[in-house]
Order: sequence, then structure tokens, then C-alpha cells
Amino acid sequence: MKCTKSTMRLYAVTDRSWLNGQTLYSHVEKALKGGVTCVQLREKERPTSDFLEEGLSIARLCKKYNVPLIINDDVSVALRCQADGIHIGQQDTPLLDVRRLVGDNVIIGVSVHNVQEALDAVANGADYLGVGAAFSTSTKQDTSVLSHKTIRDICNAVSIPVVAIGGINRENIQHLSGTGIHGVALVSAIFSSKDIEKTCQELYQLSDSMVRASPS
Ligand code: 3NM
Repeated sequence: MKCTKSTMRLYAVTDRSWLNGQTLYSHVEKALKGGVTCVQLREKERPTSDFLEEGLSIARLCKKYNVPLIINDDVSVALRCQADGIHIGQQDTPLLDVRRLVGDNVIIGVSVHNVQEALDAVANGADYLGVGAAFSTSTKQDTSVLSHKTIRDICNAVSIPVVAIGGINRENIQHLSGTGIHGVALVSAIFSSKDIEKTCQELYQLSDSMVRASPS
């Protein structure tokens, strides 16, 4: 599955913190019903065997909804569950190595924090960029907030899809208008919701309006 600018519109990044006895599968299905355009399975502490099993079932689920599944940082899980893509940070396996391992048909997303990282990622074959943190967040510790000018400069420097991440919620999405991003990636604003499906419907509308209001 290819990655386009509209794939970035509402990008759900999973987190087990808010399951409250429910399964991640059911949380992801609600998000898909609510219209998310991309799902990233992000597991920082699970043993690989559990990650793989979960990846296989969520990959089938995402296929049913025709939404790309991106695996965070684990090439072997991404390949074994035939995910559509993999997302890597600056400290993870280098992009050129990941591309060599996964081939040309797997989407690679890269987290970047400045224009130079963005240009390097594009030169090395990234398919989309994640830029953050857009606002302060308690979901991820080792991140710092970027100015919206930096986000705009990154978007102006590249022609591949760009998604903003970090601290984004329904109240602040519109503040990203004018940065040039193609959508928003969210963890807590989606998965801490009591009604994930309805929340995603609302977030999709807000993100779409924000992107359409921005000069491209
Ligand atoms: N990456 P929430 S911030 C996974 O800045 C992740 O690169 C970030 O969670 C970055 O939507 C983040 O709950 C967590 O703020 C985003």
C-alpha cells in the first residue's frame, strides 16, 4: 500500500496504557471505524513473540479497512506480519539499513526534528516524516517541543508527506494550520477516549479542516 499525503490525515499510534481490560485489537478496530487513515503499532516493552502475534492480527484487521499498518522500530516484526510499513526514530536502526532489509515496497517513516534531519531522511529514501513534538506531551519522555516555525521549515524543505505528533488534541489541532503538515498523529487523544470511534470521527474532521485551511 502506498503512502500519500491523505494517509497522514489521522494517524493513530497505539498505546496499551488506556486499555482498561479491553484488548488493543478492539481499540484499534474502534479507531478504524472512526476513520483513522493510518495505524502505527507501537510496543516498547512487549516480548517479540507477543508483538508478532499482535502484529499479525492487527495487520489482518487493518487490511479489512484498507488502512496501512506501520510497525514501530522492529524490522523483523514488520516483515513477518507483512505490515505496510515501519517507523524509525533517529536513534533506531539507520534508514539505509532498514531500506536494505525491507526492500522498496515497504513504507518507511522517520521521526525528524529539524530541516537537516528531514533532508537526510528524504535523501536516504524515507516515504514520510513524523515531526514532533508539536506540543508538550507526557506520553513520551525523551522529546522536546518544536516551534511551529521549525515544523513549517521542515514541511517547506521536503515534498514527501509530513505528519505532526506530540500533545495534539481536539483543542489545539487548528493551531497547526499554516505549518504545511498533511495530518496529525495522536496517542492519548485517541486511545484515552471513552468513545474512540466518535472521537476519531471528530478528530478526522478537525484535521481535514486544518489541512485544507493551510496553503499547500
Ligand atoms: N513521538 P500523545 S511524541 C510517539 O515527539 C511520540 O516524536 C513523539 O503522544 C515525538 O499524542 C509521541 O499522547 C507521543 O501526546 C505522542
